[in-house]
Amino acid sequence: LAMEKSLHTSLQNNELYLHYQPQVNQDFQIIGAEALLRWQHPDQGFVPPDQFIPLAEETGLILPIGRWVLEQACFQLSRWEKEGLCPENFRLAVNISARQFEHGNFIDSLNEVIQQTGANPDLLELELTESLLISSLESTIEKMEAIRAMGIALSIDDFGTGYSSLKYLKKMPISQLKIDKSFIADLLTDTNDKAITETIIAMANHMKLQTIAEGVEDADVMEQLIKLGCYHFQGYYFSRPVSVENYTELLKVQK
Ligand code: G
Ligand code: G
Ligand code: MN
Ligand code: NA
Repeated sequence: LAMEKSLHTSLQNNELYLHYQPQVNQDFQIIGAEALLRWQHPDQGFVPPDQFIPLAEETGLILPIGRWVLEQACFQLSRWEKEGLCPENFRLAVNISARQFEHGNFIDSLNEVIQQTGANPDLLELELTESLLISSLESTIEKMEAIRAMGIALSIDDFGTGYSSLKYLKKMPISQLKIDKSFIADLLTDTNDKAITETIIAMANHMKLQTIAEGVEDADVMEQLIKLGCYHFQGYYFSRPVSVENYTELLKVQK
C-alpha cells in the first residue's frame, strides 16, 4: 500500500524517467529504440519496472503514467528528428499496456500527444502484448486500424508467450513481431527454442511482418538469427537500455 501511495506521487515528484535501448540491423546500425520506464524512489532507490508496472496496471495509475511516457517519448522523438539525428526508417517503440489501449480515450489521447509534441507518427511504434488480443476482437482491430491510419506502426511484444491466436494475427494490422527473449536466451542449445524461433520467423516472413529478436546477448545468437531470417535485434550484445543523453550520443556518433 505504501508503494501504491508513492507511485501515485511519483509523477509530480519527477521520479519517473525513460531509458532507451537501441535496436540495430545486421550491420550494427541503429534503426530505432525501445523506451523503457524507470522509477527512482526517494527512499527505496531504483524500483524495477516488473515490480511497479503490474501495480500501476492494477490501480489504474498506468493511465496517467502511460500518457506521461507517451508524451516524453514523443517529445524526444520530435527533438531527434529536428536535430537530424534519426537514420532512415528510424522507429521509436513505446510499450502500451492492455488497460491503456482498451481505455475509451486512447485514440484521442494518442492524437493529442502527437499534436502537442510535434512527433512524426511515421517514426513511432507501439508495442502491444498478446493479452489484449484476447479481449474484444472487433473493437481491438478497429482501434488498431485507426492507429495505423495515423501512420503509427504496431508491434506485438513478447510474441509467443501469451494467448495469441493465429486467426487473430491474420486479421490485425500489425507490422512486426517481437520474439520474446525467453526463446532467444537458449537458442543455440535448446532445440525447442530453436524450432519455435524458426517457426515464428518463417511465419512472419510469409505474412510480410517484420521480426525483431530481443535479449540478444552474443554474436553467435545474432548469427543464428540471421541464418533463420531475422535481421533486427535488441539486447545487451549491442547495448543495455541507456539514458537519453547516452542514446543521443550514439545517434550522433552514427551520423
Ligand atoms: O527494462 P525492463 O526491466 O526494462 O522492463 C521490464 C518490463 O516493463 C518490460 O517487459 C516492459 O514491457 C515493461 N515496461 C517498461 N516500460 C514500460 C512502459 O513505459 N509502459 C508499460 N506498459 N510497460 C513498460
Ligand atoms: O517490453 P519488454 O519485455 O520487451 O522489455 C524488454 C526487457 O528486456 C527490459 O526489461 C530490458 O531491460 C530487458 N532486456 C533487454 N535486452 C536484454 C538482454 O539482452 N538480456 C536480457 N536478459 N534482458 C534484456
Ligand atoms: Mn517491450
Ligand atoms: Na518483451
